[in-house]
Amino acid sequence: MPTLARFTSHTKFLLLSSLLFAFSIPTWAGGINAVAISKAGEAMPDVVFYATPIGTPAPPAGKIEPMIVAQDHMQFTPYVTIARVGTEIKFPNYDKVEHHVKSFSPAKEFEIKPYQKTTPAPILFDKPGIVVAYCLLHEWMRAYVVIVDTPYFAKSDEKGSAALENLPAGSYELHAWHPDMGYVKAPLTQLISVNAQGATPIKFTFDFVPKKRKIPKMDQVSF
Ligand SMILES: [Cu+2]
Repeated sequence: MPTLARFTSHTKFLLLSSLLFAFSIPTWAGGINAVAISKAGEAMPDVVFYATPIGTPAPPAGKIEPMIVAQDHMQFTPYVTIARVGTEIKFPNYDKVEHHVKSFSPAKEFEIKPYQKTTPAPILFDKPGIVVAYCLLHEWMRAYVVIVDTPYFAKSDEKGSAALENLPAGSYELHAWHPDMGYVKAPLTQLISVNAQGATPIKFTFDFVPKKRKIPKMDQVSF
């Protein structure tokens, strides 16, 4: 009988849904707010925050979408990128002039010979670490790629603030890193606990004042 058949499958669906729901909420998940302050007490944008769980592995990455670091108006955009281990990044050139992208960083050495108006094959970032990409033709051009082995990361905004979301309850090492630290200096670290009580912003005070970023000399700009 069609009506009974429909009822039965609906009941099965409800049962299955209840089971899935029961197994999907064993831990509470919450967020962390972090803020970066310089030695002079000023907000620091472009600080990379990432949290690594203590005593439990980070969840697997699943499918990772490729990312883009463009050369646009004689700058790398974005200046700072955070990516999970296993991310492919494309370096398209949107300018009228050639760029020559090079990294000497141990976490990923690579070189993309001069090119323009094309998007070369993406670079696979397959281990954690800090990667500094230069343009060998324009000394002010620099991009930072921070490769992390955790899904919990965020970059600070103009107010120095960042929000890390959907962290399961537990203990974490929360790291904070700024481009002026390069790939040699270790990030600042605090032990934190994520729980249902909510969290006050976690403050990191760096022992330096960020250098002013170099901007293109106007006579060299021809994008
Ligand atoms: Cu260049």
